[in-house]
Amino acid sequence: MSKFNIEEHPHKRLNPLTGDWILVSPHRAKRPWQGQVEKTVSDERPSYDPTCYLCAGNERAGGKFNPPYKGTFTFTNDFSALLTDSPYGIVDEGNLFQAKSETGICKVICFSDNHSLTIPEMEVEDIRKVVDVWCNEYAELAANEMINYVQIFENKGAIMGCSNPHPHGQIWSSSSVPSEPEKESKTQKEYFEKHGTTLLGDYLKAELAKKDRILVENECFVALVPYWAVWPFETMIISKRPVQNITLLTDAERTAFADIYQKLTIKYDNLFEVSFAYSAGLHQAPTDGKDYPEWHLHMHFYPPLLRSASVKKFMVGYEMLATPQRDITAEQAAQRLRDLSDVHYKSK
Ligand code: H2U
Ligand code: ZN
Repeated sequence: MSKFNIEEHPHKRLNPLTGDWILVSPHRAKRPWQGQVEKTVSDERPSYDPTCYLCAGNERAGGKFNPPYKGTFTFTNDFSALLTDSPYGIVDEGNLFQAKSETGICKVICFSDNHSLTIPEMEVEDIRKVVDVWCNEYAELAANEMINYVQIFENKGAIMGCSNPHPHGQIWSSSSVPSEPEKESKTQKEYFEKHGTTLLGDYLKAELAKKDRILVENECFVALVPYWAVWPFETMIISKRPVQNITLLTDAERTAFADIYQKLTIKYDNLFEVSFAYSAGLHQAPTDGKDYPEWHLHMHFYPPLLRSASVKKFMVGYEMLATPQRDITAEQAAQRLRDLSDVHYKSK
């Protein structure tokens, strides 16, 4: 029997941030595809859409009107999943029936007044304004006694369930720490207690030495395909300096964050020459007032597309019932993204 080769043979990889394992099957990458082929929707849009509930001056679904804003605009979600004034309570009927009340604040952030743009089509100085909004919102929500975690995220593209093409993101903040950041909190704490350095700081150093999975690098940030990526073109942006949360970034780091967010998403759009869909979001320290030296700010990108503008990956079958699986390796995905132009295909 031949010697184990990670580029050819089925194997499992550990995600040290969650403790989960994923299955990689590189030998299947060449298998024929006869499944669903979706139509791609043309994404040419006007800079103002009178029917858009996020455009300046327009009426939202809840009946409120947006001001005639320029640049970014933030408002409390009209259909918030979490409420500030819901009553406190617990259900504790033994181990099998447990429930707890949860409170929180949900917000929507319009990234630009220009309806036709997306992050990869925006100027870095305008994306920087989005980063500033994230900083201010995180700080304001963190100062609220009730809020113990702030989740900043962006759903982009109809296939990710995004309800509107107007460039926007969301913030859901809550009284408890949700499951994913809770897992990452635990693993990062364990690592920090053992090594005295952050898990992602050490991971980033090793990745920068190897270079196999690095996509984009600037002075303060790196975008890479993580070793343990589940989605075919899953990526992460990691700050070079370990900071617990976005408010601790320097002025230069905030601009560098905007720069790498733009550069990574340009690569994404160039991959299939389509406005590339994803769910992306920041992970940072809880906001319960405690110190979290182990927490290292980062942003995850989970895009659904697999092999073309219209073929997406479904997390079904074995993946729903057993463990996530991928065919194309993280290294192959990184190579493809790295080789793409840094200039957006629409501006060529
Ligand atoms: P997406 O990021 O998935 O597109 O969601 C947009 C959010 O905007 C969604 O949470 C909110 C929805 O509740 N929304 C408003 O707050 N007001 C509106 O007029 C429509 C949508
Ligand atoms: Zn709009």
